[in-house]
Amino acid sequence: MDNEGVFYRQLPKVELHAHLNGSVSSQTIEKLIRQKPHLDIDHSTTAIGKGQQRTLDECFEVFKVIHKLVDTEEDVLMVTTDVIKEFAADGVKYLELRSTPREVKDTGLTKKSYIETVIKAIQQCKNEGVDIDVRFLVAIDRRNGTEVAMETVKLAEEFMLSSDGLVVGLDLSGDPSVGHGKDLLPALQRAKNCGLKLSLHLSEVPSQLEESDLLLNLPPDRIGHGTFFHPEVGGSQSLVDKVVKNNIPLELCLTSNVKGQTVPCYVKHHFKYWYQLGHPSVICTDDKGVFSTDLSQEYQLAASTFGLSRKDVWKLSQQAIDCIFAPEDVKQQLKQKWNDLHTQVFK
Ligand code: 6MZ
Repeated sequence: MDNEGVFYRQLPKVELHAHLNGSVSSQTIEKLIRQKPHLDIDHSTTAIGKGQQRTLDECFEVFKVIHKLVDTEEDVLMVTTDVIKEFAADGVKYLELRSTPREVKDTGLTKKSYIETVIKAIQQCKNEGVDIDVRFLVAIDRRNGTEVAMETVKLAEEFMLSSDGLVVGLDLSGDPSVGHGKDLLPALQRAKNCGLKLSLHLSEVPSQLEESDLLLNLPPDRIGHGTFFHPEVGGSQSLVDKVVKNNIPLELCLTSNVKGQTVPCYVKHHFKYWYQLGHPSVICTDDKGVFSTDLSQEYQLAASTFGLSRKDVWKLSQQAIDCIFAPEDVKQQLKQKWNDLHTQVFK
């Protein structure tokens, strides 16, 4: 690894937007494929390599393939453990993983055991002393509609109370071209009222101004992507104003947006717009496995594309601490950690 690479790896980082099954590395996929030869899955269908692009629709096909490979409690335990250790090895000190609880009748996996298993993996990593604080956001897949959304919120609520602070919030994700946010509003409102933090994918694709406007009224605690909020890309000033007024941090994923073709090229990424405004913007990976990236690479990419100095990059990673969903004492511990690591990173 060159000097630059070492700096970005050593930089302590916060990852706030990572979908579990999208984060499964090629090594772990390899293990799953070996365990399930009967599925006859070709490795090239589970990731989008360097320089390759897909439409967002095609990306959602990739998740379906990975879901076929991850269909038992043992699989969920293995992928969660591997993903956590990979983030830790990449210098991530605080990670919020998100995942959609899934039921698989054939293997006995239930939504509840799915969440329990993710929590078990987090606890096991903690017990092994892996140097990373991991929390979990239960995800609603928007295509599943009102009832499933409400059922998911109830599960999340239950685990928020019983997981020793590991379940901190709720994510709304899934194929943005399917379903409408208004159907999910009662579930999201309930989640908010019971103390779950909300991170919502908003305006990941164009023409969702009405939905974004509606959901911004909640308001969410963080926003995933928000690619089409600003007027230059067909959004509106009033949406931008709402985000700014409520100071809602954005989770921004450069490689994901360019590979999924919702953003035409890196220099046109909306990171620039929000960063110039001085708005809290957190660099994230989205799906490090599917998009063949890691958080160090994403920071390096942001820096080289937008001309950020090492000092700017440090500030960016440090400011992400204020956007986490874990409570204040965890923020203080992380800030201390950043202070302790500063000399080593800038030596
Ligand atoms: C929206 C996405 C996404 O939940 O099975 N997901 N939702 N936009 C994206 N941009 C690329 N990337 C991933 O992880 C996979 C699921 O995360 C959501 C989708 O619902 C996908 O099925 P889990 O761990």
